[in-house]
Amino acid sequence: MKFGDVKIEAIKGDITKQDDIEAIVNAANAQLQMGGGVAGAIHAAAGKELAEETKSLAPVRVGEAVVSGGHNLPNKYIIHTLGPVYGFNQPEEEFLANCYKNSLLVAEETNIKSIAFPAISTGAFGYPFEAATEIALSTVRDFAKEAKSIQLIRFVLFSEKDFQHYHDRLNSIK
Ligand code: AR6
Repeated sequence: MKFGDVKIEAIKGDITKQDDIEAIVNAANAQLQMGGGVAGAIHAAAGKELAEETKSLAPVRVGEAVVSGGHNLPNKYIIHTLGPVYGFNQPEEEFLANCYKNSLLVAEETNIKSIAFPAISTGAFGYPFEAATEIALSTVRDFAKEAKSIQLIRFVLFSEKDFQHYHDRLNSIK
């Protein structure tokens, strides 16, 4: 889908394998250390220098985003954002929207042209997938209208079912 000059797309895949993307987003923990899920995969692929670098950027607050180098990943940058724990960090809709908004703001400050997001908070943090999808898509769509450097926003979904849901919703948003 095109919003203004920005292409928004969804694919099924692994966030650590986005070779053609300048910045990938990490569904991080507050300490910006390894953890499981996306954070585990990103730290494993980037190498231990990533945890060294992010030490000085931590802790991050819920909804905040910070940028680091990509180290051994194919991406120049990693943008780390801390999603809300569903049912605990409230209002969770606002916190989750802030994750997407602040990641995009950091990307624009860094003059990044392409960015890939995982489905933040929908794993260990328990956010219901459908509700999280609506927030992700509407926040990114609104941002795309005023984007400056960003030309491509990609959602990378881990399962076929999650991808299908994004695909269907992306085709219906205006
Ligand atoms: N590529 C793309 N998506 C993935 C990948 C991958 N390699 N691995 C998992 N997903 P999660 P959260 C999907 O738990 O809910 C960590 O331990 C997954 O299916 O990574 O924000 C951190 O240290 C799910 O839909 O992130 C934090 O403590 C989505 O990515 C905490 O978990 C997010 O799952 C963050 O929890």
